[in-house]
Amino acid sequence: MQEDIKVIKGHEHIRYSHVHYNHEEMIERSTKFYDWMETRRSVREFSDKPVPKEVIENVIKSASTAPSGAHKQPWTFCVVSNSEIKKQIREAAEKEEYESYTKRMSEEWLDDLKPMATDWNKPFLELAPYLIIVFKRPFEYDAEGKKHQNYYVNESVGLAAGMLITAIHDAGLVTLTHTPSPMNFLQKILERPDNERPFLLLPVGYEAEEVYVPNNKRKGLDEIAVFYE
Ligand code: IYR
Repeated sequence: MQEDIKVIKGHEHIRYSHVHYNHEEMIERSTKFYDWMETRRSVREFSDKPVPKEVIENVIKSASTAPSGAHKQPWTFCVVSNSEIKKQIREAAEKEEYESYTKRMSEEWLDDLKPMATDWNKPFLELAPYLIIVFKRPFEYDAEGKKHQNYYVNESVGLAAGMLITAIHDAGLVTLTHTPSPMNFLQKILERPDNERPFLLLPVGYEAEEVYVPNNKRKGLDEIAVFYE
């Protein structure tokens, strides 16, 4: 098929049109999508049941469709299925988490976390078949070794992470946004270059049998949206 191309301000553009639905179809689709998203929960107990690598590749490709500042796509997704590396990550994360839970976190923070029943133990870091570690890339090196800053890096990588979580949910798998703090150990263990910084760690897999999640309630539309009509 011949692409419809137009040069705008000296740069090639391709003709684009999105699918259209009538109002009724749109309402039905958006309601169904919301009902589906409403079933997503952060899960902290995983099964070691294997997941096809192709699913992981697909969810990462979906995440990378996110918009980004100047289309720099300032992210790298590291996928760990190697048990030895998972073990190293768990040991390093638990060491930091132990320090955080026993020394670094404020009373108010620990109080706020009580409903989640979390602690420094992170067995999911070894149990889940895959760990996806999202790195942000604040800058790039060109072929001459010169640094070039990326733009809106946190926003861009946050958007990609949200889309990754959505794709994981859609595939019928569960995840957790884990942010061990500080998490520089991930850079060392995974031997990442100095233009990458760990952003988020997501264990991906099936939930454990008979898993319970916090009975968290979501804010209602009237609490999160303001309409100016
Ligand atoms: N990083 C710790 C603590 C933690 C912090 C927040 I904010 C949470 O919503 C959940 C946990 C941990 O992963 O346990």
